[in-house]
Amino acid sequence: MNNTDSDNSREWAAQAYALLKKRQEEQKQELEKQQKQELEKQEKQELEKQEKQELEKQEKQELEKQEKQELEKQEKQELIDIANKENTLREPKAIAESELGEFDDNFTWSAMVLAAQGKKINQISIDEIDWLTKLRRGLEETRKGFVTELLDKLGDDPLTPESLDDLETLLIRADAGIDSTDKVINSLRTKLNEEVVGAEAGIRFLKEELKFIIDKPIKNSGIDLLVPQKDRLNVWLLVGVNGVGKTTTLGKLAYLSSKSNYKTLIAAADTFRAAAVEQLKVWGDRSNVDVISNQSKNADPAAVVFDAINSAKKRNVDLLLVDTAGRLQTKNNLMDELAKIKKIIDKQVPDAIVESLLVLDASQGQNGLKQAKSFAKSADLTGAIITKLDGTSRGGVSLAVSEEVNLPIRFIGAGEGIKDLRPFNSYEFVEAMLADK
Ligand SMILES: Nc1nc2c(ncn2[C@@H]2O[C@H](COP(=O)(O)OP(=O)(O)OP(=O)(O)O)[C@@H](O)[C@H]2O)c(=O)[nH]1
Ligand SMILES: [Mg+2]
Repeated sequence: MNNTDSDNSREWAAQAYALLKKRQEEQKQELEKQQKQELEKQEKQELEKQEKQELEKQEKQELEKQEKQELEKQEKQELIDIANKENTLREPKAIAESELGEFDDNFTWSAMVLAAQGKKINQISIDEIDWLTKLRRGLEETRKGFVTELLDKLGDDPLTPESLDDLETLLIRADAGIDSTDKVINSLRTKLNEEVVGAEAGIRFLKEELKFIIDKPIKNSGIDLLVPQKDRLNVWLLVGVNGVGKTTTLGKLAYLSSKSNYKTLIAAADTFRAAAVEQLKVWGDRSNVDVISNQSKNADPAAVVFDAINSAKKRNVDLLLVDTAGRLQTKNNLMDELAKIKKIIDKQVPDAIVESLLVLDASQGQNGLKQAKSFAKSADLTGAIITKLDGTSRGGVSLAVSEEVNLPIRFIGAGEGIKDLRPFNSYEFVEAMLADK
């Protein structure tokens, strides 16, 4: 964001706030109207029912025969309904639209980030504002003593070779990794040799460099935004070591997917943790997505995937989300288990689009990076999901994942709620990581 645009953007944010407030009022009124209509409808139905009962009483003898026939017809219809239900999927539950918060610095910053990406005032939603607020807050620890410290040190002075050393330390401290730090510092050094770079311009250049690093694997993959492809079965495997947030992330993805009208199904292929299936069912229930599982002890994860694929085919599912174990009860290697699951998928649905997404806990920093490297070697990964960006000082690890493991980051999670996961957007991420407050 350019600072000279700040005043205009603030004005833009105020207009956006007013519009959202108006929209929320209208929605409330609409809801009240609907509730009133619903009540009236129910009263009317009740009245009709009573009248009908009265009539039935009078014509009881005559109707007895007909009622019997009707009952038989109903039973038949119920059977058809059950059969139909097996073949269709449930509508996603409506999860309450968030309440509009205060018109404060959080709102203004979030609105400015949206405006800078070309969003129109009437296109923004409270959920988007809430998410950006959460992201910026989440990355607070990462950027603490980053931009603020750098700007404080520099004052209004231009960048010097010494300030580059400071910046280098700050990037390493945020777990951005040696490779990406070197890259950024070298680019800045070259620029410094060519021209005088003021503090603000330095930050702007830094943002561009970081964005470039993060965007590279995304561009290389040829897919800017990962979404299920229509008319094909998409299978997304969530893999990673224990406790990084695979199951939680899967729950949030199920919500995003069903809300976006993709027919979604969950396969509970983590058969190690006894509570894993229950945990998934809770998530599935929240977004009305069914969970295919096998409760028997030591069930084979690949067999669960086999069942889930059959179900997915029957139900015409768009996206099958597969939860996998972070630990196994046998001596089998996690990678072998994943390979077995993949083999089943290839055999059952050769034309499926398979994504193997490595889930990484940002708070594990360089440790997480090590995991990523060892998984990447043998698990044929296609992307990464970074979780727990809320409240960690190691958000920079996202850069290391892009630069050193060459994985496109597809989603990021910043919280334990169902809405706390969004498709990854490098612009928003870098703006949040280097926000100046
Ligand atoms: N703060 C925060 N907590 C998270 C986030 N994602 C997951 N968690 C928490 O991390 C813990 C572990 O999450 P799970 O989803 O069970 O992790 P898992 O990878 O499935 O774990 P295993 O099945 O044991 O391998 C839970 O307490 C989650 O609520 C996040 O983005 N932010
Ligand atoms: Mg799990």
